[in-house]
Amino acid sequence: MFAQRAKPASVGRVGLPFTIMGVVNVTPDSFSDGGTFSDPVAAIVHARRLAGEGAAMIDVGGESTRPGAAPVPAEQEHERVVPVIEGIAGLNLPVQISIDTMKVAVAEAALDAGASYVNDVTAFRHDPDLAALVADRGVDCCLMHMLGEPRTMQDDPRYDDVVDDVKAFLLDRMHVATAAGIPEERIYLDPGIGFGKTLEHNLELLRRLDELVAIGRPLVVGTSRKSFLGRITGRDVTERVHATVATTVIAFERGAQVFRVHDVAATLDALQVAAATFGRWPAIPTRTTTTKTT
Ligand code: HH2
Repeated sequence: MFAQRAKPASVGRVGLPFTIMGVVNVTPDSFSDGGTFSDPVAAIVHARRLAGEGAAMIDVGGESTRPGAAPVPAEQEHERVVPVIEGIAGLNLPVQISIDTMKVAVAEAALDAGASYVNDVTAFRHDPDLAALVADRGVDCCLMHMLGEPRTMQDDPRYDDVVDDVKAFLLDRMHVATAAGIPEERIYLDPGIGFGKTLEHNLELLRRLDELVAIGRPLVVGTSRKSFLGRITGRDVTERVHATVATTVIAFERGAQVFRVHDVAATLDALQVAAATFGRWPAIPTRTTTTKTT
């Protein structure tokens, strides 16, 4: 049996009851920021900016997982992410570097380059050898739920009960990971918002997130700029910051600990206020304001 209470995440700013994972996509076609950081220097500068804004983790990805995205060969993904991870590691920022990949060859090179966290949206189903690599290197990993594969995942996804089904999947993948030798305290879990889910599935998962928190491992939540937020608000991908922040606060209230976002500064403000309100963090100002207000 797995422990019933989540152990604190092994990363994060000291004293904060949450961890912000800033997204750096080194891709031409990501749904959220495709092409913006294809240049390694732009990606490294962006990572430094996200760290300065409060990200304690930087998640570097070289293959888009948006619905219908074309698969990227391992060599090309390697060429995209490795120079960026080396560059970020060379800056000695107070961040943990995560590699967002489903391929063992890419993960291995990323770990060699300075990453210490493997974020696999297939939870070791695409490349079962990835579990052994994570175990061997003694690094952290995130196991995410996805129904099907990126090319087809949004074609009429169905569940008996989305939360029960996702929970059963995550427990099963945790068993696979621990059987491969990964210690339980190295494992983070993620419901995979938007990965083979309708708008209602995503909202149901957010509403009942506490049922996944009860598994006992830190929960990662990635709602950032996703299309279900656009469906509710009618806003384009670049205008979904406020909607993202709303879901982040809801997820935090329900017990999630790690937030994978593109907009770090807004997320930090919201989580600080939420944490102070819920009594999980002292309401001590960290910055002075220039205007006096009530
Ligand atoms: N979402 C995306 C990619 N990786 N990893 C985890 N653990 N959780 C998520 O929700 C998640 C993820 C999709 O977002 P993005 O990276 O912005 O887009 P793309 O996959 O098109 O690059």
